[in-house]
This record gives sequence, C-alpha cells and structure tokens, in this order.
Amino acid sequence: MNVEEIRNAVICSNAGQLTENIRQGLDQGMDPEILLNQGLIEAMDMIGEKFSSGELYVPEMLQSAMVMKQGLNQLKPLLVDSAAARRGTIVVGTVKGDLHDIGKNLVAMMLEGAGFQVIDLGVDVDPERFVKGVEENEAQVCAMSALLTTTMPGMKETVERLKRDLGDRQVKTIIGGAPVSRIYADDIGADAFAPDAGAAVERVKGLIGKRANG
Ligand code: B1M
Repeated sequence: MNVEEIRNAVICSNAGQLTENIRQGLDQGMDPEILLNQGLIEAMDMIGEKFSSGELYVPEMLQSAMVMKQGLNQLKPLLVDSAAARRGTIVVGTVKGDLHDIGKNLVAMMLEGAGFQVIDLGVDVDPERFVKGVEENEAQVCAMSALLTTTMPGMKETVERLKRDLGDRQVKTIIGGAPVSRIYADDIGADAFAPDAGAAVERVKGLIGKRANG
C-alpha cells in the first residue's frame, strides 16, 4: 500500500477501497498525517483543479468529497493535536434568508479536504451568528455563500459587522455563489471571491498565507 493508492481511491470515489487502503497503511506503520496530507488532501487538490478546469462535474466532485470525508473520519482520532486546526479554521455559512446549501456544502467539504478545520453554521445565517461563530472558534476566515440576488446584501452586512465588532482580529472574508462576482466582492470590501469550490480552496490558502505574513 502507498499514498498513490489512497489518492486513487478518493479520485475514483471508491469508499470501500479507501477504508481498506487506510487500514492497510496504518497496519504497515504509515504516519496518519502522511496519509492525510499526501493521500486525502492531495487527491482533493487534484479533484479541485479538474473541477475548476471543467474536466469534472459537481456529482463526481461531491462523491469524491464524501469519500474523502469518510477517510478523514477514519483518520481523525489518530491525528494528534489536529493538523486541520493548525492549518486554519474557517467559518462557513449561507447568508440570512437563503436556504440554498449544495454549493456551500461543496465548498465546506473541499476546504475540509484541503486540511482546514471547518465550522459549518448552516443556512439562513445572520451577521450576528457569523460574528459569533468567528469569535467562538477563533477562525481566520469567514466564508459566505448566497444563491439569491435578494440575499446578497447579507454578505455586505456581515463584512461590515465583522470589521466593526472584531476590527483588530482582522478576520478575512471570502464570498461566492452563482449571482456573486469579483466586482461585488470589491464593492462590499470582502477580501476574496471564488467562482467555484476548487477556487475557494486556493483563495483561502492565499488569505491564510497573507494573514500569517501580516
Ligand atoms: Co433555488 N433559486 N430558490 N432552490 N435554486 C436558484 C438559485 C435560481 C437561480 C433558479 C432560477 O430562477 N433560475 C433562483 C435565484 C434567482 C436569483 O435570485 N438570481 C432561485 C429561486 C428564485 C429560489 C426561490 C426563491 C424559489 C421560490 O420559492 N419561489 C427559493 C428560495 C428559497 C430560499 O433560499 N429562501 C428557492 C428554493 C430552492 C430549493 C429549496 C428548491 C433548492 C435548494 C436546495 C438546497 O440547496 N438544499 C433550489 C435549487 C436546487 C436551485 C437551483 C436549481 C440549483 C442551485 C444549486 O444547488 N446548484 C438554482 C438554479 C441554478 O443554479 N441552476 C436555484 C448547484 C451548486 C453546486 O451550485 O450553489 O452555484 P452553486 O455553488 C457553486 C458556486 O456558486 C460556488 O461553488 C459551487 C460549485 O463549485 N459557490 C461558492 C457557492 N457558494 C460559494 C461560496 C464561496 C465560493 C464559491 O466562498 C465562500
């Protein structure tokens, strides 16, 4: 067993094979963090790139993300002081008044797949709950999704509330969803916009890097 076989099981969405590969890897004495970073996370990076370039579609990506999540659950108890928490914590939610969650779930799964700790606040999240979620979890990034033009103002309100209430904590914000654009993100002072879940992971990596470097 090697990490490539772990990656292949995720890419082929083969849940049974992945469980078996992880079990074998652990039996052989492989480090759980290597299985996570070079196996599961690298596989999701590859899937994210294929999705962004149009080689893969939502159903395949969702299936792989679910299989990856299962592998993550298998490894979680073995990851001493959580590699995910070290990489960064992201609060995710669909904004106030909006119940669409398929895209948001995809973004959350991909972020988790990339090794971040994800706190999913669900749907219909008002600005106060975003602020509370960021504060309570000491998150570095607040990620908001909206699918309705009528709920997009919830993003602006949340960006403003975060700046007002947590000013010196400098939490970064990223927004996305079908009606949302780069221009809108600039207009409301969000730090980043991503058109899809693969791009969201790349933007969040950039935001965390920027934050870490001050
Ligand atoms: Co609704 N709906 N819907 N709907 N629905 C849309 C969005 C709509 C475009 C359909 C249409 O009219 N053509 C339209 C919005 C029009 C507008 O405002 N521009 C619409 C409407 C009007 C409504 C209702 C008002 C209908 C009604 O009741 N009269 C109502 C509103 C309910 C509410 O939220 N308060 C409603 C309800 C629903 C359902 C409950 C039936 C269901 C949602 C089920 C669910 O999510 N659990 C639903 C669905 C399924 C859709 C469509 C058909 C599909 C949305 C979807 O899941 N796409 C949608 C039409 C469409 O998009 N073709 C539509 C797949 C998903 C993977 O894509 O969410 O775009 P998406 O996510 C992408 C990117 O946008 C990005 O990454 C994802 C993929 O990589 N992304 C991010 C998303 N969030 C991100 C965050 C990021 C970064 C990237 O960073 C944080």
